Amino acid sequence: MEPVRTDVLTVTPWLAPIVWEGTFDPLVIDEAFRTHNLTIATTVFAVGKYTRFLRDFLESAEKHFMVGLDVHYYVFTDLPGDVPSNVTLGVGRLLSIVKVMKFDRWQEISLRRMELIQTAIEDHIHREAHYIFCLDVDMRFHGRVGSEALGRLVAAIHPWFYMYPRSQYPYERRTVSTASVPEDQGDFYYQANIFGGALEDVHRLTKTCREHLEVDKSVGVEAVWQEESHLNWYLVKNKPTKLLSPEYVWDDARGGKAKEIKLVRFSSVIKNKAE
Ligand code: 5GW
Ligand code: MN
Repeated sequence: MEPVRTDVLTVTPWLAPIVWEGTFDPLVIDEAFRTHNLTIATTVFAVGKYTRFLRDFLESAEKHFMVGLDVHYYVFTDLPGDVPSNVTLGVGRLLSIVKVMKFDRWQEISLRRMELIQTAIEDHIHREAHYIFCLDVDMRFHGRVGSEALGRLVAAIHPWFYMYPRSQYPYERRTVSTASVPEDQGDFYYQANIFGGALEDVHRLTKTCREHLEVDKSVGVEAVWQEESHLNWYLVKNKPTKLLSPEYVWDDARGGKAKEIKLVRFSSVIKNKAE
């Protein structure tokens, strides 16, 4: 057996595992999940110019994401014609396009993503999959993201904040927002670029966040990090059953220098913000 990591936190105070390289045996965990014939729904939004990220996202996912399991990608886009049609998908892997409206403001994407995922789970995904992951598209897989990431409610620790104390986490603090987290609460700061879990649990998460986003909007409040603030509020109140280390949501802009990061599995690409 691989030695357990001693240089990083590998279990939360509520006894949820934190997945780092060296804490699991890929062969053993794949074998344990293989016989269940699981389908993993994977939602990804590519609205407007963000369709340009789809090819690298999908090609790298085919190499590294839930390999050996059935994966059903749901690409939410306003431009179906811009979805690359010649990405070769492995056996048991499917891609569906969900047509969405063009959004006027970028904040609108953040506002609508939770709602659209909630609705898609209710409409069809609940019949089509066992687990769901919701991913940003401006990302690329570089290493294994597999069955070790499955759990009822799964979130990833933000790569810019894991070394800081709670007082430094950029939670929404204003009590006018439904995402408000008091100074004495909160365990980790999570990245919204990847979250997932069982359909029922992720449905409850998206429904609650959607409702809170709408309440805030109705009183003219926008949380400091939009849906990420609401996700964090939810995960303060509803503890995730499994946490993914920042290996699972790195940021290319951070470089690869942190010594506790043995490999980067999934990472944000550097965007040309001016575009
Ligand atoms: C465009 C301009 C500013 C902010 C967001 C967008 C945008 C986001 C867009 O035009 N189209 C789109 O599909 N998105 C979706 O929202 C993508 O799935 C994207 O990965 C996700 C989050 O937006 P990001 O990646 O720009 O936000 P950060 O915080 O990861 O940089
Ligand atoms: Mn992103």
